[in-house]
Amino acid sequence: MADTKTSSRVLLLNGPNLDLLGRREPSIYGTTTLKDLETVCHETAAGLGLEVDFRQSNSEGALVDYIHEAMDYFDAVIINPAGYTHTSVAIRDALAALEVPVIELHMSNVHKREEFRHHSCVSGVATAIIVGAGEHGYSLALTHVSHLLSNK
Ligand code: DHK
Repeated sequence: MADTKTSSRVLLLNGPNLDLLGRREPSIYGTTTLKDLETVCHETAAGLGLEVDFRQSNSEGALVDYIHEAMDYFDAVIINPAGYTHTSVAIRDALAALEVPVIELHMSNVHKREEFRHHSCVSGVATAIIVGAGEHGYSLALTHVSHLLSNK
């Protein structure tokens, strides 16, 4: 009999300035580019039996629209909201509307940095938070999503 099981679908969102990874403050964010990260995420997801849709936007409204897509088309969301972490009620509200797991992800340890980065609008609606693991945080987030989805 044909295997009819489809892979779980993960929406992986990257916020403003993450398109500059590799060139942007490398002492904080490393030298890996967003394209490299996307490749690693696809490889990691494939190994976990997940499908990942990897996106980036510098626009708050675009990120909100992407999150709305998760209501019908995705089984989990991983989001690095970048600068919008600390300011965006709109992104928080969009994530709060979801019934699927939401992983909040930051490459740097925001708690070791400037005071304004210590507050997240998103944490209160996140299922889990991964902070300070650098680029490895992306693989950790996918692994945790796999764990959550296989245990539901
Ligand atoms: C990325 C950013 O662009 C910052 O605005 C956040 C986050 C931290 C990160 O560590 O990935 O404060």
